[in-house]
Amino acid sequence: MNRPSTDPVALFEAAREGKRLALARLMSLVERGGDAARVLGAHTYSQIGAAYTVGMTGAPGSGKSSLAAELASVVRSEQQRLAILAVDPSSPYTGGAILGDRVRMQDHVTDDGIYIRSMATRGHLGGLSLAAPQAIRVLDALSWPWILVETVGVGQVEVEIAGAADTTIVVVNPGWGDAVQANKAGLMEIADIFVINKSDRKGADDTRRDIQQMLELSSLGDWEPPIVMTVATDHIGADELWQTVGEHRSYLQESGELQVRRNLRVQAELTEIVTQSLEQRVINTMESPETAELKEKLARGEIDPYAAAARLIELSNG
Ligand SMILES: Nc1nc2c(ncn2[C@@H]2O[C@H](COP(=O)(O)OP(=O)(O)O)[C@@H](O)[C@H]2O)c(=O)[nH]1
Ligand SMILES: [Mg+2]
Repeated sequence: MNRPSTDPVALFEAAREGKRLALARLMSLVERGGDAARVLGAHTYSQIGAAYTVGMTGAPGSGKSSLAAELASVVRSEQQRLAILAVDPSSPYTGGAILGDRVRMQDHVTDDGIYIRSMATRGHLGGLSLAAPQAIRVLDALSWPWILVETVGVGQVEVEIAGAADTTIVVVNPGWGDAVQANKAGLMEIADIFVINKSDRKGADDTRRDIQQMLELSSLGDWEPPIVMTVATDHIGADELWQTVGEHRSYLQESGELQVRRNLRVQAELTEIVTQSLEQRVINTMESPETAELKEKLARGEIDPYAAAARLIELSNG
C-alpha cells in the first residue's frame, strides 16, 4: 500500500484541502513523470477546463519574473488567485531568488492566493514537454483560476511550452536587435501580446517600431498582437498588461478560437506522449539481449538497416 506521502490521489485530495506541502509533493511527482503522473492524469482529467493559462517567454534577464510578481499583485488586487509555474532552471524561484530582493516575489510568498513553483528539466525522456502540461492540469483541477507559465525563450521545448498557453506574452527589451532576436527564436509567431519591459531604457520606441514592422510583414489573423510598454521595477504597465490579457481572453472566447487552440494543444500532447512512449519502447528493445544477434548481423552486413529496423519494430511490439 502506498503511504500518503507518495500516493498521488491522496496527495491530490490533501492539496485540494489547501495543504501546501501536499501540493509541493504532488508537483514533484508530476515532474518525475511515470506511473504517478499517469494515475494523476486519470484522476484529474474530468475536473479540468476552468483555468486560464498565460504563457510568458523571453530571453533570460528580460524581466519575466519581475513582471510575474507585478502581475501577481494586480491579480491579488482583483481578489483573484494565481499560480505561477517557472520553467527556468537558470533562475528558480526557490531559495535565494525568491527571498532575495532581486525580484519582488517575497510579497507573495506567504499569500494563500498565490502559488509559485519552479520546474527543472529532468534528465530523462518525457522531460518538461510532458511535465508542464500535466502540472498545469493538476493546478487547474485544484481550482486555480489563473496559471502563469514563465519560460526562457531559448530552446524549442521552452518556446513550445509557453506557446501552448491560452494567451502567450513575449517579453523583449529595448535595444538594437532585441526584436530581431526574438523573431529568430520563433517568438514572433507565438506572441499574442508583446511586452517591451525595461522601457525606462533608451530605444524603447525603436523596439516598438521594429516589432510593428515585423508584424506588418507576417500574416495576421483577426487578433493583432498589442504591444505593451512596462517598467516592472517601477510598477509601470502591469495593470495595462493584465487588462490586455483579459481582452485577448474575451477575443478567444467570443471567436471560438479558445476551444480550437485547446483541441490542437491536447492533440499535440497526445502525439508527444505516443512518440515518447514508442521511443522508450524502441530504446528498451535496442538494449535487450534479443537484439544482440541482430546488431551483429547488421555489423557483418548480413542484413540491411531497413530490414533490421523492421525486425526491431516487430520485437518491440511483442
Ligand atoms: N531597468 C529595469 N530593470 C528591470 C526591469 N524589469 C526587471 N529588471 C531587472 O532585470 C533583471 C532581470 O529580471 P528578472 O525578472 O529576473 O528576469 P527574467 O530572467 O526574465 O525572469 C533584474 O535585475 C531586474 O531587477 C525594468 O523594467 N527596468
Ligand atoms: Mg525568471
